[in-house]
Amino acid sequence: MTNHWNDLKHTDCALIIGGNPAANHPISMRHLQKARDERGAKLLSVDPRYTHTSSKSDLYAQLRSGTDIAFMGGLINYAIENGLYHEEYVKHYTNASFLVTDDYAFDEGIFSGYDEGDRSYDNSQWVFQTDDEGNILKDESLSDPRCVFQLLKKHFSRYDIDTVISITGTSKEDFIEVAETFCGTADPNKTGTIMYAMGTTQHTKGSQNVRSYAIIQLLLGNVGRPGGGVNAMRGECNVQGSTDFALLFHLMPGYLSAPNASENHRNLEAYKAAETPSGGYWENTPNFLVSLLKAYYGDKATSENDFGYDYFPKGRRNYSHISLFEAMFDGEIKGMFTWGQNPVVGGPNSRKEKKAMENLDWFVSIDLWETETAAFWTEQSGADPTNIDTEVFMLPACGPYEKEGTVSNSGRWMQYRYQAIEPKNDARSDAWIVHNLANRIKKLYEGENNPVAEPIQALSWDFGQGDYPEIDLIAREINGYDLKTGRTVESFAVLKDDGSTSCGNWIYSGFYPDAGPGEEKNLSKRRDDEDTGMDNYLNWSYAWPLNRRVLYNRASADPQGNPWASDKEAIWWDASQSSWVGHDVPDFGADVDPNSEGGTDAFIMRGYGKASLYSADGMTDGPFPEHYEPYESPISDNPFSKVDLNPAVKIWDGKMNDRGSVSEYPIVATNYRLTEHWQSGSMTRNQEWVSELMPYMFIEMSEELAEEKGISERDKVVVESARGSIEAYAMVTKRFKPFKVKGKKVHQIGMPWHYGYQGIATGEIANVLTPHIGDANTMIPEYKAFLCDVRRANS
Ligand SMILES: Nc1nc2c(c(=O)[nH]1)N[C@H]1C(S)=C(S)[C@@H](COP(=O)(O)OP(=O)(O)OC[C@H]3O[C@@H](n4cnc5c(=O)[nH]c(N)nc54)[C@H](O)[C@@H]3O)O[C@H]1N2
Ligand SMILES: Nc1nc2c(c(=O)[nH]1)N[C@H]1C(S)=C(S)[C@@H](COP(=O)(O)OP(=O)(O)OC[C@H]3O[C@@H](n4cnc5c(=O)[nH]c(N)nc54)[C@H](O)[C@@H]3O)O[C@H]1N2
Ligand SMILES: [Mo]
Repeated sequence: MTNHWNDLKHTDCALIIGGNPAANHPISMRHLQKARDERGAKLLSVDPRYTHTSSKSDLYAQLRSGTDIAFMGGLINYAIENGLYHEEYVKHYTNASFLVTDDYAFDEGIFSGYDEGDRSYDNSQWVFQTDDEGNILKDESLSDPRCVFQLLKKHFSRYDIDTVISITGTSKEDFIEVAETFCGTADPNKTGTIMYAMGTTQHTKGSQNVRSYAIIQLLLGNVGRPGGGVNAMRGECNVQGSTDFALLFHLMPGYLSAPNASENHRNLEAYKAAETPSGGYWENTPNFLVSLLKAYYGDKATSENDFGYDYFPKGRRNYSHISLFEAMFDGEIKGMFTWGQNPVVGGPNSRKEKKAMENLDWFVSIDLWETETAAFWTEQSGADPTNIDTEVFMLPACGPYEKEGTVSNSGRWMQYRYQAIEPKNDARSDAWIVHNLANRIKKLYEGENNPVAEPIQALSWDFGQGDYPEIDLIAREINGYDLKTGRTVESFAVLKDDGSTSCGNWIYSGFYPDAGPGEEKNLSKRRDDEDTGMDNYLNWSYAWPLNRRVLYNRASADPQGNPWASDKEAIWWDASQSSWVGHDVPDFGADVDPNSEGGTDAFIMRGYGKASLYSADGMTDGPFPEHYEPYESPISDNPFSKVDLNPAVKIWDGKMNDRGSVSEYPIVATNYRLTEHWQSGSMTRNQEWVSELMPYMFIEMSEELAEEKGISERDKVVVESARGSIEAYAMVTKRFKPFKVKGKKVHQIGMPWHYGYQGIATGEIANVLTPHIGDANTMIPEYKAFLCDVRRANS
């Protein structure tokens, strides 16, 4: 989230798209209800299916799964055509005026720089025009045909309402009402928020879906302002924390790129040169990286050995989820830990993933329960145990209430949780397990002399002598400290690249300050519930970075430094104090006068200080979003271009991953969550009372489709895709309606993905149906849109 949950209260309009918060993030609805009661805010729900959230919204618009960019492109075009954009904001805070090089072109779905063989782009053709000194050329009047604003206008001019709705299947009235209402927030007195989650991201163009939200929010002047923002509703309670701490394979803590095997990263100097932009806050990359290496390798990280840079493993390929399981399927990976994960239920094309596990020599499941994944080899799972040699270990883990630590929520608030009860039996906290693993592995390699042993020996693991790691020592390592004085640093601003500071995650620097006697050291424990202004609660927990609650809040004020609207004040320039003051921690140099050079460069992470309507270097699949169909689509001949599938996605056409065609599989399918169940179901299908509430696997279908197929409510049905088939009960509902797409009737069905063969409430696994294909930027699987067919069981 650029903003945070409590801030939703200040919105005038919430566009909820690709998420169903009433079911999945229910507390958010309380804040939205306040916005509605106190400001008359409007709630708009856009979803293929009428959801709990839709039922609480002022307006519901239906769209076919996989067509968000068409829908948002329509909104962007509507805003520009009708002059419904915040012109001053766009001029001063975005890259609208930047001139783009003549090399950049867009031809019927393909951007310049495309290599068909590789299915990838060379983005060097997307850069800005510069003068001899490297300064970007601009046209402040926004009229030059090569300026970003004109290119944006041209790109989205193809997204006229009629073409848009012929693809999305939305009714014209609904589309226009959403467009009018949401684009009404271009008024500087108003703000609108976009709330999204997995309906947005789990697509072959998921990242560009999010870009389309960012573009409309920038046009409307809604970023950095109370009640505005681009707000990802995160999933697992600590998924924000886990990405902050490098759960993703291509990142290190604090969103530093993980070193890879390319020439660019061959040594520390090369890495620094490649990863440090000129201008913007990322100029500090060397300080953050070297401090991180000091945290990893302690005394073994010296200026002579590049601070241990060579100890760090260099990634040779993309090891996101699908690639890992493909490699396992091909027999390249021989051992696996699943640590609080159940991919046999939650992974795409799960039958293939389960099969892949049969190639493992060893497998460790660290979980509260014996999950489907832990039991992948059993007869119950459909496997033949006599043919599987994998040695399986189960380590019982503590549940959340049996251990202490922090979780970071969608608004980046890091909140401490205390242990409530003692763990049962042999269960251990994850921290205990990793601590003991690390210490035992280090012991195993003691005295060895080879390149594999060296990094393990060098690893500094100083979390106390006890069986349990000391949580305070972990906190100190994350926050960072000065190696000379031993005192924890106040903020990342003092981190250095000369080896004199250590810091495990720069974005959290400051949460564990060097407090005086009696003062709280661990700010994630703060629980002062006094509203410090605009519902920011600055003394409750700690929000990264620097306890800032709304990112980019410089943009909440006009170029002169005055809030755009009197009831939307975040920070403002106080000339008498020569300082930015207000209700939040300024996301800007506190003493930078708005009238000075750079005084309107509101987006400080960017070298040029402006937000990107056009993304010159951030995306693998184009500077602007473009509508492409899902991997499996019910139509051909995309009316926007000559390309149907995102040309930059990797296609895994190996065994057990067939691609279905519309002739065999004419029905669009999606999947989603239920209020009653949690994810792969281990946490809920093992509880009697929740199992009773939602006992069986079912699919939802429209009355029209049920009639065509001769299916009645509660019939057993078979759903089949090119990957496999499952049985479920039919729920015939008005919540799904057939779409009219390019003049033809297209049906869509939906289903929960929570079921599996372990636990009390069992049912078939929805992910048997989904394909191995992912987003061009992140490789997140395309769970949300694929093709299937449905029939009555035994017919
Ligand atoms: N009760 C409960 N709450 C949860 C979870 C849970 O399992 N149970 N899981 C948590 C986790 S980890 C996560 S990530 C979040 C996920 O939160 P959400 O994203 O809200 O979860 P979903 O229900 O998977 O999907 C949301 C909606 O996307 C719609 N959708 C499907 N295809 C498309 C499409 O192409 N475009 C658009 N615009 N919408 C589409 C679906 O119909 C569905 O209503 O929830 C969290 N909260
Ligand atoms: N078809 C389809 N598939 C999806 C999605 C979808 O929308 N559609 N959504 C995707 C998303 S957003 C997500 S986040 C993934 C989730 O996929 P998973 O992470 O595989 O699903 P969970 O059920 O959350 O698995 C967590 C496991 O952790 C265990 N656990 C709980 N607490 C602890 C703990 O403190 N320590 C340890 N060691 N274990 C613990 C639980 O018992 C459970 O077995 O699924 C993805 N899969
Ligand atoms: Mo998630």
